[in-house]
Amino acid sequence: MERTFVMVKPDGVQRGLAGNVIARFEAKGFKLVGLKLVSVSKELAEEHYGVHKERPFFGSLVSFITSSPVVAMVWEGKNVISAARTLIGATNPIEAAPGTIRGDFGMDIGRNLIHGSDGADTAASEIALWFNEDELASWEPATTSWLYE
Ligand code: DAT
Ligand code: MG
Repeated sequence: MERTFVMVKPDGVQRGLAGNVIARFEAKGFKLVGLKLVSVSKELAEEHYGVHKERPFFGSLVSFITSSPVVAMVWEGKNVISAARTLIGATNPIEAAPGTIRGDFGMDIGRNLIHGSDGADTAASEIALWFNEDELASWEPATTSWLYE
């Protein structure tokens, strides 16, 4: 089973969409193992988006993500890293497919509601960046045998 880091960005929290995002991951069958509301520091934002440091939008990305709280989560399940990206949709919400979170709720690339790790290495480093080990729950959902053959 994989784990991935998912974050409802400030626009998603401000628009009251955090519950809808959580509901979609739950309904799909993924297991929630970490969840918290975070007022993001500039240091954490710059570390999280470090790969984009040289991009022209880096400054606005950091100021956006620090502008209002985010909901940080860790989800677990089969192929959850790529499956979460599929649920999330394309980076630009206006091009994202209907049925995806960005496709259903977003308009602008700078207000695309949600982040999901893009691979195994980033998932591991982002989970470690955002969560302490003791913030991640070890539990067995009662539904497991009804979700997995
Ligand atoms: P994703 O969030 O789909 O993984 P990414 O990692 O390429 O996309 O970029 C991180 C975030 O940076 C993205 O969610 C929104 C912002 N961003 C990306 N490309 C952008 C652009 N061309 N203009 C403005 N913001 C952009
Ligand atoms: Mg990315």
